[in-house]
Amino acid sequence: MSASPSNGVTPRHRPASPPMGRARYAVVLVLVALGMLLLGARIVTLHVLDQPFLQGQGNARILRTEPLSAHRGMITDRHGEPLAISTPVVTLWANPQEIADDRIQRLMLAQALGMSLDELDGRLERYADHEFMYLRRQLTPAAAQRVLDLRLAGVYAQHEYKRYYPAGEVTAQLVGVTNVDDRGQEGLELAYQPHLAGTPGKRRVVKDRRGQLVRDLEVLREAEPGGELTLSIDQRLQYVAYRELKKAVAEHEADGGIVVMLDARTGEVLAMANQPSYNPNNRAGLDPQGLRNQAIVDVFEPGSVVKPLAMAAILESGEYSLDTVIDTSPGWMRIDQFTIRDIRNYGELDLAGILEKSSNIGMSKLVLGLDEPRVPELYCRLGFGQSPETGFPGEAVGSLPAPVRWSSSQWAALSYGYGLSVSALQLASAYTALANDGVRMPPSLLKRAQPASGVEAIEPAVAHELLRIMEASVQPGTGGRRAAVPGYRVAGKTGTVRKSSARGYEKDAYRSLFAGIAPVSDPRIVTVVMIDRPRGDDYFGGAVAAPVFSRVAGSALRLLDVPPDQRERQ
Ligand code: 59J
Repeated sequence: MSASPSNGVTPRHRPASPPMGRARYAVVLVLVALGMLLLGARIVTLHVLDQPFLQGQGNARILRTEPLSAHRGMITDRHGEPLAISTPVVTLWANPQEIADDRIQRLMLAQALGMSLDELDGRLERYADHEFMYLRRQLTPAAAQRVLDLRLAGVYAQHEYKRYYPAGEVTAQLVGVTNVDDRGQEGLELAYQPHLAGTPGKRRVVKDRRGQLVRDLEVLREAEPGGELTLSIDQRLQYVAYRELKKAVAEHEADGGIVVMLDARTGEVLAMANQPSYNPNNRAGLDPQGLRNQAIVDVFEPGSVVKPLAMAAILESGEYSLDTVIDTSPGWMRIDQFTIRDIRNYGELDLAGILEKSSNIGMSKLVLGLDEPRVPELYCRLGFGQSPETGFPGEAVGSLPAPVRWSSSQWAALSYGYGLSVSALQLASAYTALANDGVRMPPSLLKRAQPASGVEAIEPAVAHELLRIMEASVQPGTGGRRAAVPGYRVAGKTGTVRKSSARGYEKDAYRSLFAGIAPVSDPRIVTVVMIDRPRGDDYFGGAVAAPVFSRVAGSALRLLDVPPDQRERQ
């Protein structure tokens, strides 16, 4: 109860306010009313109009969306053997602000991470101003769990996938590699990045004010796993090719080498080995040269291994037959201002003899007797100077001079393999025309779902004739004899090519080559072997590359269950 006047009498009236006081009262009243109005308006804007924004701001401090890693698709060989697999790993990171400054705790953490206390302290110091630093990337889930079991404040886990390459250095340049963020960097990992990668998902999580994960709320979008990739490679043949190549490169102290094996009927790449190589599972201290898939991205002058192809063009002209005899004596000849030579004076040779002795003069005389540029035209149909279109990053096109106003010497040089450049893959693909009734099969690095359509490049009858005379080049007593495969008929050609540099052809640097087809009665594989700069006493293709062909082709034919087409010799 408010106090009332003790006399119980209510004053009848207040003393009248002076006129000025009344005006002031009105002003105050208006101001108060205005203030209340403003407050009301603010309440309305905060609670009604700005509500979603403010609520969002508040939630952002506890509700976050985080990426969900997508599983990268597996890469396998043609039979499903894994060549690249993604395994779950855990990356541990820390918020240095939250890591306790406690020696015992830090020692436990360092030990669980497999680092010294000094190292851990040093890194925490360096990142002292940050709220994020990696502790260890890509641990196995078990190893990461040992750290997380310590339940230390400020230590967090992030779930990812890591690429593992079971075949290691054997398929390294073809398969390629991803980087630590799981993106393709080289080879098919790079070429098929969008297909393999998939799409990361999103999840909503609740975190407390310090960023600690409180709980998983919901998956907003599931991660979409990447697609698989099935290569044309047969891992068994790949291993043999790699092993034999590595052995030969070491034995001849060579700079490197290549083996490419194609399925003669489909053009699929069954094996593609490179030296030098590298271990894609451990990229520390690797030689960048090892990254190159030389079989696809590097070109070289093919030299004599293209002679059978040039010979096909020569036979197609109809100007010569297999009985034609060419006098190659005295072992050298002048064309324009150039002297070309054979390694010896072979005298009179028929066409098979020209291939078997690898006579540059024989080839030149034959091709100079033609009135059309048949050799370069055939090279063009065989894919030289054109992209093989495998989709491999950095795929080489090579060079083939356009047939305009040529000199006779250039014309002649092309017929024995100089003045053009090809990749080992292009060379092998061209040879499929000889193996496949004249139809060249374009190469494929992926297993074909349906048969490819080839390009008719050589008359079938001419292709058959060539297969026969190339078989003569690997018989006992020939330069190619070491390419022979017990039990199987083989056709092929050796090559020994002087390497060229800016200063011209080098005196003592060679490439040793062999290109071959087997079995002759029903060809299944085409194989090209190239050994780069052998340093031993042997450097001829017949001595260095042919034995590699023999071992690789022999193993492949047996692994592919190809029936032998020749009785064993004694
Ligand atoms: C050769 C060349 C270089 C380029 C010559 C190899 C030419 C030529 C200019 C001398 C070694 C050597 C355009 S030889 O591959 O003829 O494989 O078993 O490099 O001829 O004109 O001391 N191959 N090789 N020629 N150039 N220019 C033979 C032949 C070939 C053999 C042996 C011995 C050459 C039988 C190479 C083999 O078929």
